[in-house]
Amino acid sequence: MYTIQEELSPGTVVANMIAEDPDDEGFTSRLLYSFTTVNKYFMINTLTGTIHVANRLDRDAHELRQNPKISLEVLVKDRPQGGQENRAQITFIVEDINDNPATCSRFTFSIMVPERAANGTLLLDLNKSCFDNDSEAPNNKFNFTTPSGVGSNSRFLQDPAGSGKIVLIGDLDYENPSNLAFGNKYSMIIQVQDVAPPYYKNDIYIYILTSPENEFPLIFDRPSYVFNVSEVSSAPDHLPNPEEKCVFSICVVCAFCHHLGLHVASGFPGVLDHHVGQSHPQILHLQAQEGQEISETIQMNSVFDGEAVDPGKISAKSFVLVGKMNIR
Ligand SMILES: [Ca+2]
Ligand SMILES: [Ca+2]
Ligand SMILES: [Ca+2]
Ligand SMILES: [Ca+2]
Repeated sequence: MYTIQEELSPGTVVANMIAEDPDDEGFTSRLLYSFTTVNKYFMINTLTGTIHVANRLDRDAHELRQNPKISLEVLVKDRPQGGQENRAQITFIVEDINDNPATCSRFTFSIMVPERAANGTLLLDLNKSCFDNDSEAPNNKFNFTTPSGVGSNSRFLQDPAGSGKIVLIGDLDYENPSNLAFGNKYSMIIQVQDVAPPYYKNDIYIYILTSPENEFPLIFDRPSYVFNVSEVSSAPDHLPNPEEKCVFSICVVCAFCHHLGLHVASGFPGVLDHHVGQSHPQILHLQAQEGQEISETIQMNSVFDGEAVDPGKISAKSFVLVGKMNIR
């Protein structure tokens, strides 16, 4: 049984088969050697019995990865007349060496993280993308170096150390000035490294981008506005606008809007006609809504035919206006 390393160069001598012919005592034996087993990895010198490497012995691929044992039978015959022969078994065990660096399916990762992600959130597990093709431990074991990157140390941690698991530990608040200073982008370099000599390494680049969240409700600057609109007015270019501060973009499909003559598509109220419908509201509650965030309600009293309407006699309806409040 011979133990040899993988990846020996073709031609390397790995064994010597020596047979003797008692008939030739006192003379140099004249014997012929050969393999009876078909194999691609070794060849034998017919005259000397020396076994050489014939082809690449890669312990990490193909059949040698499954089974590193190669058994061969050597046949020796005497010559020139012949007539006598013998056979011997020889077995090679091909040993793994650390000839493959730890590597990854890709070396650049870009991750988008919401600004309100909780501390302790696992952002990236590099183990899922990295591997080492060597066939045996410790040659196929690897770990990860401490990540480095400006601004990253206080926000991200490899936990546990060496594991390749990148965890959020800091504040990613999009509006935080110190985060704004980094442009809400952080870059890190980490290396995947073999644990066995010669400690091959590969650089991995990680980019973490913060995505802003819609975390604040819209705010009107006053809880109530009063607009006086005559029913005979033609459609204005824009809502009467106290203090010229706010406009409302109205883009809701509103079942009651026709009672008010609101031109929904245009986003601005048109002529208010109090003769349309029985229960046309005089008091319009406006809510600005964006996503699920609902703002305060404001109230718009309309005045028809020059007379203020008693709100107590009117069946007021509420409308939810989905859209944006633009502050001028
Ligand atoms: Ca190999
Ligand atoms: Ca390796
Ligand atoms: Ca190997
Ligand atoms: Ca924020």
